[in-house]
Amino acid sequence: MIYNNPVVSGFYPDPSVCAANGKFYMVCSSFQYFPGVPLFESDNLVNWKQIGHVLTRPSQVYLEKINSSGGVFAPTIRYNNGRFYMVTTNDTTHENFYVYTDDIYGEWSEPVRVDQGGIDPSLLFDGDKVYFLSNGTDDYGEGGVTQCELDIETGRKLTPSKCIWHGSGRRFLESPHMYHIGDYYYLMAAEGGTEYGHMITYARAKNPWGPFDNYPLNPVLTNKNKAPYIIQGIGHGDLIQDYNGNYHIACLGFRQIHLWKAYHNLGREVFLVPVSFSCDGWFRAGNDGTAEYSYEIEGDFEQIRPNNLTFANTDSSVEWAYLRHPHMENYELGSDAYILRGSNISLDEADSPTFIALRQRWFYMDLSVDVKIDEDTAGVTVYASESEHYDLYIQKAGDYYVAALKFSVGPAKHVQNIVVLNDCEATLKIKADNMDYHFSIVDGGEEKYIGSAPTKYVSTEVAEGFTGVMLGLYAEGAGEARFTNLSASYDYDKNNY
Ligand code: 6LW
Repeated sequence: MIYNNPVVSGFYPDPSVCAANGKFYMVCSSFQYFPGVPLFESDNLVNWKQIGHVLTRPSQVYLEKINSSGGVFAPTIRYNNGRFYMVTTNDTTHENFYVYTDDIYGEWSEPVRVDQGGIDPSLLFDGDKVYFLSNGTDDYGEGGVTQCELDIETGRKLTPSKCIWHGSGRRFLESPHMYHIGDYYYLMAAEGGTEYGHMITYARAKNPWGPFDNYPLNPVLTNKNKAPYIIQGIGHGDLIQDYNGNYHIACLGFRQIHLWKAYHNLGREVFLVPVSFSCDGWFRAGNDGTAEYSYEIEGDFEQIRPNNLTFANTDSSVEWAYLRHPHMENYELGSDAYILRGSNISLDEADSPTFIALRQRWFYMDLSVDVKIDEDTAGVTVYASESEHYDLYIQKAGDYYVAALKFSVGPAKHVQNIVVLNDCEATLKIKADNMDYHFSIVDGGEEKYIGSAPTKYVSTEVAEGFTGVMLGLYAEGAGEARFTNLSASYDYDKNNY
C-alpha cells in the first residue's frame, strides 16, 4: 500500500520503535508535559494508536517548575525476554534512567538510574550482554557516543563508560542506537542539530566497541538540501525491521507552514522511510537519502488518521496531557464533560496551571467547545510555551460575563475584542489553516468573530524549544468551568505540499 508522511502528526518527537509479540511499540519525548513519554502500538508501522504513557506517576519523573523543553528528552524502547524497557534522560536533573514492564498495557517500574551522563540513552541486548549508550562524555573525559556494559537487573555499570564514535563530523551528535545485524554492529545517530540541518548518519564495526567505519555516503538520510520542500528537519531515528523482513527508519521531521516560510508550529512529527541493504552490508534510506511525503510498504491495509476528536472518543489519560505535575483535585474528567477548577497559577508561568491539552495534529483544523463558568476565567489556548500562546476565553467582569482574545508573544501581550455575553456560557471556536488561527464565539445562537493571529508566532522558530502547539482547555482564578461538546476535526486531505 502507499502511505503518506507523517505517520504520526503533531508534537511527537524523537521516535523510538521496537517489535514485540507480532506488533510494534513506539515512544516519543514529552519534556515538561505529564504523563511522560507517549506510548503507541501498531500492526504495520503506518497506523499508530496511542495506548498510554510510560511515566504515569510523579515518583517516576521530576517535573516541578522545570523550564519548558526541559524534562524528558528522547526515549528509547526495547523488548527483551518478555520485558519492555524505556530509557531516557531528564535533562533538567541530568539523569539517565530506565523503567521496565512485563505488561505493555500496565504500569511501568520505578526508575533505575544509570551512572553515565549525556543525553539520548539507548540499550542493545546482545546475547547475554546489555550495552548502554548515550551521547556525552566518557569516564576519561572524551566526548562522543559513549558506551558501557550494564547489569540490567540493577542498573550498575559492568565496565567504564568509553567513547566509541565521534560521528561523521557534523555538529550536535545525538540519538545513538546500536543494532547487531548479521556480521556487523551498526551505530546510527543524528547530527546537525534538530533544525533545518538535521541528518542521520551511521558507522559499522565487527565489535560493539569498534573500531567503527563510517558509511562512505553519510548522511544516510537528510532533507537539508531538499528544497523547496515542506518536510524539513529529518533526523533522530530508529531502525526497525518489519514482519515481512523489510527495514525502515522511523524518524522525526517537521512540516513548514508554507514552502517559502521557514516556520513550523505543529512540533516535530513521526516519519517512516524505507531502508534497503546492499550485498556489501551498507544500507541506504529513502529513494535518494531524503524523506518524502509518500512511500510504498508491503501489506494490504488503509492508512487511518485520528479525527473528530471528542471527550467521548478520547481518553483523558491517553491522548491528553497536563503541564508538569497537575493538581488533580482541580480536574473532573468525564466522557461528556471536563470540569476544571482554576488556581492562582496562570498560563504565563513555568508551573502547573489548570490546563489539559490535546496536540494540534494538522494545519487545517476546526475546534469547538462549549464552556460555562461561575467566577474568573476559563477558555481554550493555542499553547506553544508560557511565553507564546493565544487564549480565547470567557471571564466574569463585575456583573457581566465577557469573551475576549489574548495574544502573548514574548513580552508583547494584547487583549482584543472584549464582547459582553448574554450569559455565563459560550461556544469557543478556533479555525486553523497553515497560516492563521481564526477565533470566534457563539453567544445566544449568534456567531461573533473575535480575531485572528498568525501560526508563525507560536512556531518553534519563535517560541524556541522542542515542543509543538497544544490545544489546552484551561481555568484561572477561583472559579469552576464546565467544558462540554468538544470537537476537534482535521482536514487531512488539505495540505500545502
Ligand atoms: C533530543 C535530541 C534531539 O534529545 O533533540 O532531534 C533533543 N534530536 O536527540 C530533544 O528532543
